[in-house]
Amino acid sequence: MAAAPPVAIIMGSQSDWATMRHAAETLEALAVPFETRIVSAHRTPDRLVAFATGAKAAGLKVVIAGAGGAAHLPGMTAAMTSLPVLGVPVESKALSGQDSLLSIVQMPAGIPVGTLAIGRAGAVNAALLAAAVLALSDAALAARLDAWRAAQTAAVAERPETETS
Ligand code: RP5
Repeated sequence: MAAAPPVAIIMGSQSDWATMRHAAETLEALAVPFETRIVSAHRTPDRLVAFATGAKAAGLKVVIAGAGGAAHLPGMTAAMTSLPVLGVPVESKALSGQDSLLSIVQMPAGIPVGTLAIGRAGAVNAALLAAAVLALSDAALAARLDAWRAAQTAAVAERPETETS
């Protein structure tokens, strides 16, 4: 069986992909291999157990887990693996993602989930954090991450464009 890529992006539903694709695109920009999976804590609990208990042995190094509403996926994943788990609160319709954020961030002491911002910003930053973790033992990736950040800095204009300028 082929070894897993270093990063898994898991999400509770197909509907989370609109947010989590930003994590995928960021990892692609950094040439970090990853896999994507739908793993619902509520609808596919057996799939969650199989994924989380096997993640380390499969060769994964970091898990990015996005979920919305009663967002148990990141916490339950962290409960079953000692790999770093980065949680992305997906913006929900009912409560604009505040439910997702609070249910991911308020982990009891002993089972950490690195919780990011709600929505796209959280997905992008989860990917950047995953890359930063991997870059600790990958000098080429560290250089790509530095270049990515330098390009972002270079893209910021000195002054705002206005309609009259
Ligand atoms: C959560 O329920 C998922 O992470 C998703 O954000 C939310 C809604 O899922 P769907 O009803 O759109 O499948 O488990």
